[in-house]
Amino acid sequence: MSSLSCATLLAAHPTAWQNATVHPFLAHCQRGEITAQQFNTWLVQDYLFVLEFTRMAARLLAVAPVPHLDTLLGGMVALKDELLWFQDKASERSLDLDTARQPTCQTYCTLMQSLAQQPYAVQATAFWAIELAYNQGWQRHSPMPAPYDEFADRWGNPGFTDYVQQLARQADAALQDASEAQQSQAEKTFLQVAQLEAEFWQMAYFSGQTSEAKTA
Ligand code: HMH
Repeated sequence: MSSLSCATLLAAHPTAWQNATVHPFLAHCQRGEITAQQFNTWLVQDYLFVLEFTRMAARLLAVAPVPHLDTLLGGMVALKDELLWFQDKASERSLDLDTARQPTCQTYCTLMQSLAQQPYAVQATAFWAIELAYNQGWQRHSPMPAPYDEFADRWGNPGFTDYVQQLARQADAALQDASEAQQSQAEKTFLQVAQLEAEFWQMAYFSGQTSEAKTA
C-alpha cells in the first residue's frame, strides 16, 4: 500500500470533509442570521473543547520527534493566547464558562483523551485534521460580518494556514514511517474527527446544557 498522507485522506473523503467545514451555523453567522444564544452556545462549548485540545497538544508534544517540537511549541503559544481570548469573549458576553459539556463536546473530548493510547502518527494526523477543520470552515464562510469577523480571522488568517500546512507535513512524515495498521487507524480517526466537527457546529442549536434540555 502506498503511504497515506493528509492530501490522500482529504481526497478519499470529500463528503465527510465537506460536512465538517460547510455548515448552516457558519452560513447563519455569515448572513447575520445566527441568534446571540446560538452563537454563545457554540462559544462556550468551543472553549470547553479547546481546554481538552490543549491537553491533547501536550500529549502530542510528549511523543513528537525533536524536529517537530518547534511547530508544536508555536501551537502551544497560540493556545495560551486562545484560552485567554475565549475568557475575554465570554466575559464581554457575560457567559458562564463553568458549563457542562453537551454530549457531542463530551464525545469529542473522550476521543481526544483516547488518542493518548495511539502512536504518534495517529495523534499527529488527528491534530492536523482538527486544526484544518476550523481553518477551512471559517475561510469557506469568509468574509464574516462583525462581530464574527474576529472569529473568522482567528482560525482563517494566513499565519494559521501556514501552521496547519506545517502540521500536515509533520503528520505526513510520521505516516510515511507508520505500519499499515497505524495508517488505517489514522484514517479511522480522521473520519471520526470529520464527523464530530460536523456535529460540533450543530450543538449551537441546542441551547440547554444537555441533550435532554433541547426537547424540554
Ligand atoms: C470543535 N475544532 C473545534 N474547535 C476548535 N477550536 C478547533 C477545531 C480548532 O482549534
